[in-house]
Amino acid sequence: RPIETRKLRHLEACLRPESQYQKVKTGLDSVPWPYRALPESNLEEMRLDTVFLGRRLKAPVLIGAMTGGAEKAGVINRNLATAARNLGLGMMLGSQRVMLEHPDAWESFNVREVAPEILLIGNLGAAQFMLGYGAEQARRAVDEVMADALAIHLNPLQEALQRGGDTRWQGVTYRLKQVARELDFPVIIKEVGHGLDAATLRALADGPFAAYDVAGAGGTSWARVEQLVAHGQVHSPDLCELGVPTAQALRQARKTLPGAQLIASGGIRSGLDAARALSLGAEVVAVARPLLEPALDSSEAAEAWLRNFIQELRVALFVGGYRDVREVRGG
Ligand code: FMN
Repeated sequence: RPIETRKLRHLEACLRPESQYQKVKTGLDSVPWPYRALPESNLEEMRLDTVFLGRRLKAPVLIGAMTGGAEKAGVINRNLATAARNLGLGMMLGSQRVMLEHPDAWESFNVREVAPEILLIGNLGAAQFMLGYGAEQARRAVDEVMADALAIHLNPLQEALQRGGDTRWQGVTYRLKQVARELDFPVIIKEVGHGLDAATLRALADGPFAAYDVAGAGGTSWARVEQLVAHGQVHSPDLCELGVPTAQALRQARKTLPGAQLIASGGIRSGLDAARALSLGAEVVAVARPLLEPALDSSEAAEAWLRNFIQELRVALFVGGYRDVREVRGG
């Protein structure tokens, strides 16, 4: 089926180094991080547990939204879900449009079998809600996989740079709020790697959204991914680097919506990146692309990557002079 073939081509494109921003950086490198030569804490006792959307996580880490649809996507999702279960983390699923349109694709999103208790977040695109989707489809996306919440992704640049993309967005702000008001589970707004800007957050502020994932620039560029899929190479490299870098997006979001729950993602590659993102006010971080290769291999490989990442975060807090993760946020 075309939509499944497209998903597989997305995975292949994401594995290529050209899927990453080439010039724009997340800006996290220049976020100051303290160094304390005399820490008054014990590394292995550093508390990372965090309550997010009413659920307790053992570390403030979500597996980013990636895939679903094809059989290979099902293997990836089960490997990721198993790693999330073993480590007490949350997981975001990839876009469930394919599942709503082809019910047999459900199997590839069915991770509750291996991870009955994890915080699980479903996913649909904002553009779909301009093309006939409504509260019914949103409910199906969540109910059919027994998810706890739904993330709606905003991806205008990605849509604009693909053949036949969905580019009629006039009225989208009103539509998203209208749909979200009918839902009785948490709705999260996310970008896909070009960042949520301040004007967007202001426009959404009176909506019933539970959290915002800034998905900023500096990691995976979905504009680059779409061009790789369409042409085998990147045709408009300057457009592909547009967006709000992750560190800037977090600072703006903190200022624009001081009380909002923020997810930091887009180019989070190490535990120190995560620590810095938390210091800018994020509640949790999400990691996508670095987990793709390990997840194609095995749940053990995905778990090993995440264990190392979490240990790096712990070390960053320890030598930063923090006693637990709560002390870091909002600094
Ligand atoms: N974001 C979505 O909202 N829905 C998707 O279906 C989706 N699919 C993705 C598939 C892959 C293989 C990757 C790498 C990312 C995907 N994303 C999707 C975007 C990520 O959730 C994330 O916002 C973006 O990749 C930036 O994070 P990163 O730099 O850690 O990869």
